[in-house]
Amino acid sequence: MSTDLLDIARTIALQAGELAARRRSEGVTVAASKSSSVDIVTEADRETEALIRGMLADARPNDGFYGEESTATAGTSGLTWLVDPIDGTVNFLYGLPHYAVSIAVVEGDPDPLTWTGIAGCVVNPAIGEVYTGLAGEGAWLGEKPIRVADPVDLSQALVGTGFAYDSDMRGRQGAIVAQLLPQVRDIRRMGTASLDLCFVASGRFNAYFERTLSPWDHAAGAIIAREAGATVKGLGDAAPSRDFILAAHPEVAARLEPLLVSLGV
Ligand code: LIP
Repeated sequence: MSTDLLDIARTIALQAGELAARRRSEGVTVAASKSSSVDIVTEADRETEALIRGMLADARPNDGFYGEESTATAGTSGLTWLVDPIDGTVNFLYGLPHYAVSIAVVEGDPDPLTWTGIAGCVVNPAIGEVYTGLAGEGAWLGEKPIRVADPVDLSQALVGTGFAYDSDMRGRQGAIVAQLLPQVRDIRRMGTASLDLCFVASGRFNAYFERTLSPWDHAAGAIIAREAGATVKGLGDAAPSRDFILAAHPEVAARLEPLLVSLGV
């Protein structure tokens, strides 16, 4: 059953990716702004989510749906799909080839503090990369199994992070990154949380952390990173959530978290 769920996620994410890439090449229209003037949704975000939602309803009519751009619906099967049709919408708007379709299926409600991740797929249609993860079975980039990078000292760590759409929060996040920068190899702000988590899973980053993410931003990437050997957590014993997410090799996470806490994350 789980493999079937992963196949459904991959098939739909690939088709959705094709649509998003086509709309990108035709020109992008901003439909509205959301939590702030820089938190925008494009027509393509909405159209891509509608495509994904329709295909999931056909394939899995009894499952719940929780997507970024439409109203959530509960299911009767005990499973819920977490969907970000275009993660990295600002990159998509500016034509930066670094955005993704992110689809995950979890057992339970769409609450990262209680759900159990089953399968996840993250597709970057701009460069044709497909990340998948299946609970208990592993993680892949295309057909190739992936693993987190071997642990390094923080001074050698390449760390990914991101900033909120709220300018006050961005100011606080920026101040923390300014203090962190001299203590790590370097920082990367790529603009797409789902791919940031996949970069930890494939060893392209040594660590990634962020605050204020929505469940659909991290659901699939967290499954993929965990299956690649990463610790994916919140602060202390908490699960990853809007409050905080950290993903890294367990030894790197154990070094980075106390440093971030000391910097006031
Ligand atoms: C984005 C995340 C990114 C974060 C942005 C935004 P969106 O998601 O992928 O990591 O820094 O603030 O939340 O809005 O493009 O789906």
